Amino acid sequence: MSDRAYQLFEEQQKERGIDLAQVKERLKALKVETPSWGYADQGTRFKTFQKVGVPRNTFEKLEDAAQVHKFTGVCPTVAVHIPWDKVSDYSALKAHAESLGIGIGAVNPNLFQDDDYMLGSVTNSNPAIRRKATEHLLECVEIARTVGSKDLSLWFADGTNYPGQADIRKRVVWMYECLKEMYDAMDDDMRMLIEYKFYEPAFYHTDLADWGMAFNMANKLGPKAEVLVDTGHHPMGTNIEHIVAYLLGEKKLGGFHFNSRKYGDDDLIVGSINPYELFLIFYQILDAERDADPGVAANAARIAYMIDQSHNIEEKIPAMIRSVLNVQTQLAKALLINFDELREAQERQDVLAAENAVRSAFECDVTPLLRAVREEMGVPADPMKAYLASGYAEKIAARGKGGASW
Ligand code: LRH
Ligand code: MN
Ligand code: MN
Repeated sequence: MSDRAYQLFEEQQKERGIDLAQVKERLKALKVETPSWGYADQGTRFKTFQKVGVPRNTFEKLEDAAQVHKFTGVCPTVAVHIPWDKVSDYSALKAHAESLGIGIGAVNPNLFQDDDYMLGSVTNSNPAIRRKATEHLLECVEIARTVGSKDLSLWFADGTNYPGQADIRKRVVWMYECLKEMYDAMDDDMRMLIEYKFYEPAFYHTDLADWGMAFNMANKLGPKAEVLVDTGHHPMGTNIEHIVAYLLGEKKLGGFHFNSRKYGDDDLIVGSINPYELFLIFYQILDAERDADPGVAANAARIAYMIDQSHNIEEKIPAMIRSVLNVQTQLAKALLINFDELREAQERQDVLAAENAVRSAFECDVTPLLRAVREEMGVPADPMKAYLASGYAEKIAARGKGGASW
């Protein structure tokens, strides 16, 4: 790609009324958190394929995540999942991350892999199990404090498989009581990000099944609690960007777990199935950044962008890089929306012109822009090519097979 390609792009965007200096600044400000579990061996309920070179522990997961940051420049933090990432010394984990030029991001409690939680964790009718679950939540607040993280991401597998199995209303109250205890233990600058999912592993009802239930829970808890949207957690056909716009309007959008899906909660590479959906999510976010209400704009500015994907068949580090690049690409495209033109079309009630203002940005090729931005950021113009040529995959092959399974 030559300077000529960028010059041509600049001219085209000037004609469209787009100020590329602002676009570049916004792109440079993007931060995408990657998940520790995305570097581990993962599978389906049918089979987990063991790959060569998979990290054997959380320290090595951080080393792989640092590679993603090194080549993309936009992934300075890594989410951890406890106990998948349980270590004896969290200060040492923090120090290891820092030595690699990254930090620890959201701390995810795990309340779904213990036999005690078969019939629920924070919603279990047995108070001793609810106590155990709450203690784990409190432990995660403490871990967040030690590693210097401000975000706690909560997802509950709690639900039932059969009608009549449990008292749905009581379970809501029990969940609230447990979360309130955690909420009160959190520092004022910490955030509780509440994730929802409509089914799986529970097949009849899930206690936090949709954004409305998560939103209601967050509202009841208070300002430190916000909603986390995992793009794979909705029934097919759901308009996710509408949910995003609504939550932003309510100043309650905490963050994202980006991934792609075709049918279920597939956790595929971000942007691999429906890139237009991701673009439209960014359109809503950029629109909210321009909101006259400073509270809405502030919400848009503090969104935690996280990837939550698992790699069953693909190479993990390149798959993560692909996802990050796809996020960057769709943000870049959304930044090419001429919001003045869009606003005018909306005011004229010109449906086709408004739709065109949005779609025409999606149709632009942002390759020259992204190459220029990366060069200015001091990272390779083609991060994937640079990673593949770096020799890192060959180096970690020495780890052999049989790495961490989460
Ligand atoms: C649940 C989920 C949640 C978990 C992660 C491993 O499907 O999206 O975020 O913590 O997967
Ligand atoms: Mn998730
Ligand atoms: Mn999921």
